[in-house]
Amino acid sequence: MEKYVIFVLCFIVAPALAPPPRTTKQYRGDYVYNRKTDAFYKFHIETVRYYSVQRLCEQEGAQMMVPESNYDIMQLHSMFKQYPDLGNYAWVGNDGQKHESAEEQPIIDLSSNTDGSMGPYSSECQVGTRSGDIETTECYRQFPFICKVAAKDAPYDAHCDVYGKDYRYYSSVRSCYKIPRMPYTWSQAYSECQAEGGHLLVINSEAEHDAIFNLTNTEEKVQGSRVFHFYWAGFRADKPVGNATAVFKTIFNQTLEEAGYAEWAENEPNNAMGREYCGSVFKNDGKLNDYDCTHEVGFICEKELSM
Ligand SMILES: *[C@@H]1O[C@H](CO)[C@@H](O)[C@H](O)[C@H]1NC(C)=O
Ligand SMILES: *[C@@H]1O[C@H](CO)[C@@H](O)[C@H](O)[C@H]1NC(C)=O
Ligand SMILES: *[C@@H]1O[C@H](CO)[C@@H](O)[C@H](O)[C@H]1NC(C)=O
Ligand SMILES: [Ca+2]
Ligand SMILES: [Ca+2]
Repeated sequence: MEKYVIFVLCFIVAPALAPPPRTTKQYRGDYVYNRKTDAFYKFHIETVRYYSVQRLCEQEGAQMMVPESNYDIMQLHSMFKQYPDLGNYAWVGNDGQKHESAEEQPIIDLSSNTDGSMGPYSSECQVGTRSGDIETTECYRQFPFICKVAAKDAPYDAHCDVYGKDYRYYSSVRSCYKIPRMPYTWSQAYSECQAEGGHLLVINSEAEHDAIFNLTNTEEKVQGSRVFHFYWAGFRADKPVGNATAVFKTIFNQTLEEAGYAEWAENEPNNAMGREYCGSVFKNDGKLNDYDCTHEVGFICEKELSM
């Protein structure tokens, strides 16, 4: 009888929450689903050293792809095809098997000492090749890489309806927020929030300003950020023509006044060096600042509760 009651309750509650990736086969907008492996994949075209790969994949709720089956290799091969201009290699995780060394050698070979022993740069990292092989090469080289997450492991926050972990819900504003652990340029930050199903923070009220002040003052700082005293937010301006003043608008094409919060910090926007056209919020008072869009700093993603 008890079991029956629980079953009925689940049945009633379930439709209120969007189902997770293991059911929907939907994940972040920048991941593709493979039915054969029941997993999601992303080909990162930016080139990095091997040691950065796992951290970057984990940031997206995934892992560095370890080629486990021919389906993984076929996936790799088909993703390579979409980028004909890219080189021939992408980092993959160690599958524990012996592989040939990639034949294309770097211009300066740092891989062995004069006595023939392995130097500090071992050649034990694995790459997937454009033609669908797995080879080994020096770990210090920079290549694109592939992240993978099994559908059953893909993170989904049902309350906030986002494909990510660590969102914090503020009931005062009925919104969820997250400060990802990576510093990004404004455009990268915009895409990252979007990929998780949210958007770069837009402050719409004094109450939301208070929530953001609380958030930025209770989260750890983002390692590697160029500065720690502000975070990207979802507003920017086009570089004005002539001596017109820049008009800042939110990512939803509203002026700050229309959005509901337009308090600039003291002496801001100052357009320092004539290059500050992207929006950020200060940690010390939660007020607004303009900053150079190309710098890599922490950022805040937001997702409003839909109901
Ligand atoms: C943030 O909010 C929490 C929970 O209401 C509170 O305990 C904490 O003191 C606040 N911190 C700041 C810096 O406002
Ligand atoms: C700057 O603005 C003034 C009037 O506001 C205008 O007369 C002048 O031509 C402008 N200068 C430039 C370089 O656009
Ligand atoms: C943004 O808003 C302005 C004026 O409110 C309008 O003219 C413009 O077409 C809008 N742009 C977009 C991309 O919606
Ligand atoms: Ca908001
Ligand atoms: Ca500024």
